[in-house]
Amino acid sequence: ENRKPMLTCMPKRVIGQRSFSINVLARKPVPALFDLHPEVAAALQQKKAVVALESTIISHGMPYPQNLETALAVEAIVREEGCVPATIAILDGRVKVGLTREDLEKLAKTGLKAKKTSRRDLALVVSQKKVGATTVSGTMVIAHEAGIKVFVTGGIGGVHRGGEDSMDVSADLTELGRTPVTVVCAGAKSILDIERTLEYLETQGVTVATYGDSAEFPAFYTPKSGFQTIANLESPADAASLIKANAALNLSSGVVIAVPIPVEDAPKDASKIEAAVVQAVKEANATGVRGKDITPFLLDHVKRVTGGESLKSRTDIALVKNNARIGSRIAASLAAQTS
Ligand code: PSU
Ligand code: MN
Repeated sequence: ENRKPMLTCMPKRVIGQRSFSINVLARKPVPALFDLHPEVAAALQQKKAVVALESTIISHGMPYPQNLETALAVEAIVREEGCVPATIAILDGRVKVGLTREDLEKLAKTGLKAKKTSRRDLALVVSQKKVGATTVSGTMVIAHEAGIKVFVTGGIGGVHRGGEDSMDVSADLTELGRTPVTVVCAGAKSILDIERTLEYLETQGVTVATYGDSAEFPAFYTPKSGFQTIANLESPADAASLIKANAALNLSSGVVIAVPIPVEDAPKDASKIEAAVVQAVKEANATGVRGKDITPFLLDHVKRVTGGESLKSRTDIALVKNNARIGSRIAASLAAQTS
């Protein structure tokens, strides 16, 4: 009711222009709790391409030192493509945007003792000065506050199988509905209910597209999920145009760009993965694993049931590297189109 008099005394066009110039030109200051790596700060200032990276994949995705090696390799790919990597994590209560080699080592060695940090946990981890490994939702919040537009990860969270009863829907999906960051990933993890995940993304108003010409939305470990793609993006420039339109429309919600895992990196037998997931979900239900522990549990079990270290690690690592390459090209194109 308070806004009504203001609206009536200001012509619509002026209001439109105002909000446009505020959103596009003014950058609000970065919170005092943040430590921007100097290289990241310089790149943002010069409007160069920066790519955000999450840290739960480092703490919970694989053991040390494989996690450190993978994190460094992913950062190297981002650099090869002419972008600056900004791995995001919370170290002793400080929000780090861009990690030094020492920071990365500390996080990698802390491993499962780091707190898996979604939006819900951010203030707790900061106030208790803990080490927090940020999930997709936690990383999106921080990336947006820092002014980073593109974020690369392995796979987003989603609606869990049986989610219609448990109401276990990843905070990643609601974050995508409220935060204008683009997440480049290999789709939703196949441990999830992909059909309901796509439905929920629509409910949240999230822009979703598949990179390349596949007719299907990808399923993380495999290029196909059995569910139709929403739209296709042919090139980094097309993806950048989509991101620009999302911003120009003031949607304030995020974008998912799903990059199918290259066929040569995907496991040959997709039905083996599905059987392993079904088995792992059964085991989780039987042993009472739930809440934030279920995603790491399921991912770990899929790896074991399908034949040891090699499969999950290699597939996971291959897809995140591929996402880093494509995501960096998209970020570079976006920086070129907006500078
Ligand atoms: N990679 C892993 N283990 C994880 C995740 C990724 O090997 O736990 C995280 C991602 O950070 C993703 C999160 O955002 O799982 C989703 O978890 P949940 O289903 O609890 O929302
Ligand atoms: Mn959950």
